[in-house]
Amino acid sequence: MDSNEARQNQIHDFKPARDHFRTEVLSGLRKAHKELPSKYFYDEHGSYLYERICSLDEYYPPRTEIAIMKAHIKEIVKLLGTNAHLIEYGCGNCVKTRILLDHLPDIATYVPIDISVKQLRRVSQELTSHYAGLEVSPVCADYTGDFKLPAPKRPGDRIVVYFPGSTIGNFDPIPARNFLEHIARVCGPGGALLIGVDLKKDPNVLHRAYNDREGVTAAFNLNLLERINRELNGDFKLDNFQHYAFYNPRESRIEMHLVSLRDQIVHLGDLSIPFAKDESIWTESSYKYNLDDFKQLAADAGFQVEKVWTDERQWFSVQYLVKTTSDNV
Ligand code: AVJ
Repeated sequence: MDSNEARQNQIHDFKPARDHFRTEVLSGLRKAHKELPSKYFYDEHGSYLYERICSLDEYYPPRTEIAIMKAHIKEIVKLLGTNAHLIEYGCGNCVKTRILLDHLPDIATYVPIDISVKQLRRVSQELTSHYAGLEVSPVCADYTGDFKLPAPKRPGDRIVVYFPGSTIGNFDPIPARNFLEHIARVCGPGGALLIGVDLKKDPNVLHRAYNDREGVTAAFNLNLLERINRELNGDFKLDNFQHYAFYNPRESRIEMHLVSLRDQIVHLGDLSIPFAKDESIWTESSYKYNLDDFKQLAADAGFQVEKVWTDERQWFSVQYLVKTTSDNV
């Protein structure tokens, strides 16, 4: 075993079982207004499509967030301090994490959490071999559910949670507060949260970001049906559904739907699910915040916003939050 392998920890596996996937899909498709959880987009092909989305001209968030990170990296790592345990929710391909790691030599452990096991294995290996001395403890989990964080092998001074990519935008308001409360508990006393938050802007810019010309976002949305076909023995005909995404200004969110193009019956194993023409499956919400709204949400969850970095156009923000010292959270 070489030293890389020695540091290459086993994945802590809390991957949701297929049964759980089936239960959530069925309960969503049985509702009067059908819906599916967006976290299931990220199977292997879905993760690939998401990476393609991230390189589209129209999809501004990753580029903008990376530019903000790079522009302020010195200040960011100063705030994170030395010898922190860094825990990342939904690490994906870790492009943004690498910006942090490149400038944070003194970190106790890095715990990437992701639902996509293959990608997690690959990036954990890459990070372990690229950053000599970095302890990587990958966790495969649906982080909206229950799972245990691995006990750190080295002592650290504090816990910093990294939650980039405006994934918080996928949560409805009450679950968003609950999830931030959960992070506040994970952080513990003296802990902090570095989070990427997408901001409200011209709805036409938002519309284009979720309706790209190449149709990659459409393919990403439709891939959920393909995954259900494959994993749950379904017979969705992808040609019979259409990607539909729009900005809902009253709710400050993008809504993504899959709209049935005809009356049809879809089977999942023995089950029949009827669809009327024009009926939709709601597959994702992506909330956009203004800085005051987010400050309030953070405060409700037990965090104080200590620093906000944005781009020139104020399209995206990276925010550094510290746990407030009240013990009612
Ligand atoms: C992964 C939550 C950042 O809401 O913008 C991209 C996913 N959906 N295009 C988002 C997504 C459609 C995305 N996040």
